[in-house]
Amino acid sequence: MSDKQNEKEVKGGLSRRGFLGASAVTGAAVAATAFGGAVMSRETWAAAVKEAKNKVHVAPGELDEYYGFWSGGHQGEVRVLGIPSMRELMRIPVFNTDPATGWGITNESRSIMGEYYPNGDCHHPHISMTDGRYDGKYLFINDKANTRVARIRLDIMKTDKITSIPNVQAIHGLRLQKVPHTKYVFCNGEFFIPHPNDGSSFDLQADNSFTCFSAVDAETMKVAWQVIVDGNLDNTDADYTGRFAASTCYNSERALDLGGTMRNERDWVVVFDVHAIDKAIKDKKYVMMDGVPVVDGRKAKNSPFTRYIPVPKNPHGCNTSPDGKYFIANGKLSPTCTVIAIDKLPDLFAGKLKDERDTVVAEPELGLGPLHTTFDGRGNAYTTLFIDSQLCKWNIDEAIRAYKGEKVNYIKQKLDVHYQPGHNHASLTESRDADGKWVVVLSKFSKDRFLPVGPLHPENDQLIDISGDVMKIVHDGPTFAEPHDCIMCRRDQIKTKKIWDRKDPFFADTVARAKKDGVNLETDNKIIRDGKKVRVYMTSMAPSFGITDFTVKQGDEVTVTITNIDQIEDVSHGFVMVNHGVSMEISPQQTSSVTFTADKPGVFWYYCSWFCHALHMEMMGRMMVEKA
Ligand code: RUQ
Ligand code: CUA
Ligand code: CA
Repeated sequence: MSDKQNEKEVKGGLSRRGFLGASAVTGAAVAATAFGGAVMSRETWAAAVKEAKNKVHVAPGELDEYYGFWSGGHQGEVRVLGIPSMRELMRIPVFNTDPATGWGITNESRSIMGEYYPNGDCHHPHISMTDGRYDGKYLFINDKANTRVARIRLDIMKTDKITSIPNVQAIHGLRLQKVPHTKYVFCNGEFFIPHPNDGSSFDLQADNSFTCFSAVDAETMKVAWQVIVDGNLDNTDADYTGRFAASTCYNSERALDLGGTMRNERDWVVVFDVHAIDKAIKDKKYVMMDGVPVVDGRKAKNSPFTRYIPVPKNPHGCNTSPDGKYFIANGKLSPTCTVIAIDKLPDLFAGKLKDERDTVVAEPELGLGPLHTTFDGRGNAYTTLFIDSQLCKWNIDEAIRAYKGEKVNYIKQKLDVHYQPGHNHASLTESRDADGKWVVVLSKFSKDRFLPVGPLHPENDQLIDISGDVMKIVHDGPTFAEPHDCIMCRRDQIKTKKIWDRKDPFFADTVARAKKDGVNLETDNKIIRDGKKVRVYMTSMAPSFGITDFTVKQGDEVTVTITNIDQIEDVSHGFVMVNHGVSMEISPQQTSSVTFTADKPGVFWYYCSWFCHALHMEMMGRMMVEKA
């Protein structure tokens, strides 16, 4: 179907389910019902289906054009997808426990995780940048549930740092400094709490109750500084000069109840002057709180660090346009998006504007429940409308002209999506390279889109072709709870290792321990007894472990350290100790270790859990536990 035809049908007002049926459903038989007997001939329908199928079809053996990184929501992991096929390539455990890789079980992962929680709630995955372009080095993600920020190394696709953020509760919005490079990870504390939060005060309206905007140093992963704010913070983004970051606040009311949070007609976009904050930190003009330098950015304190721009009502998403010109706040309870001109912000901070609202250059009315906006690099914005279940494409320049009073229709298309969309994300949209090829809409409800699987439904992540004038849904992607957000980059922007480097810092502590024990990990198979502690060092090479039996005493604390000396790509081994809750991955040239108590007397088999060889089943050994 040509874009012209498609457009005609869009304007012709097809039924909601009908229009999306056009792209997603295969088989001409469905056509008649899907379109409710409207506009499309059987031939046009067949052509549309074919075109859509061709676009997303990545033939067996061919590679996708883009990497997609999906957050796992309250499931706690990050998932790696290929786009446009939407094939899941890998899962990266982050805040969760993962038996396949031993994340949360091995010593290496537990030392990265710090204080152990069995859960996490990650929303916002973002790739590190240099000069406003993805550099493929790291991916950062928040944990709302336990107030943490994690970093994933993209060369090995493993989490390598997790930082707990003090002085706040629930890190929600997270974005990265884009320019000159990702020095800071900006993260929003959502809920305000008393300080100190030690049970001495429960008065959340008091002056000592607040939340903070935090900057985490992307290399050290230490909190560089925090800014006390009024109200709370929701989402955030940074600009292309390196000076500003902006966050939405839905609770300017400082309310504790639902009704209260909706009292004000306008809440805020809080703008942070990163340079001014950096300078105050350098000049030692801060207070220390829980080891972090903190400055006060509250409204009433007339702070040099912040400005509060009133925007309607309970705003949610905050998105920087890839031309670097605008912060866009998504109205949620207002049908509008607010467009803030970043080049007016220096004047706002310098006190040269009469009103904070003088930075607003457009406030287009888009539809019900605007949540997030993404961009195609051609001047168009795409906003999800949660309540309308639509994706609204609009032109930013035209919205600005309309705001000045010109009669122009800035809305280009509204596309039904299925259903209740939250985030959306266009290819390369957070960088200067926004290329306007694909947008993913992450819908919270899937209702009738898939085979039913009981009361708990999957989410539905729809892939939409935005390369032409008209948006077309080309794929429905059911996902498990709950990819709040995703990010897509070109495949050449990520360079991964095929096998581990023996010097990798990921297992450096384990290597240091082995050295202390006089063990050469690549050659030695040794058992070291140290009172009630037993350290078993072995190699693995398909299809055998370097040690096939060892004996310990009931109650011993056993540490098994395995080095996979295979050098062949893809030959990963595993280690499972039966009836002990022990499981881990050992990929080529990797060292992994796990510590457990041998608390039951008897014989226990261990085996390799990653299929590595024709004799994989035979890759096994035994632990004898002598009765105490
Ligand atoms: S937020 S559905 Cu957690 Cu990113 Cu908007
Ligand atoms: Cu080693 Cu399976
Ligand atoms: Ca509010």
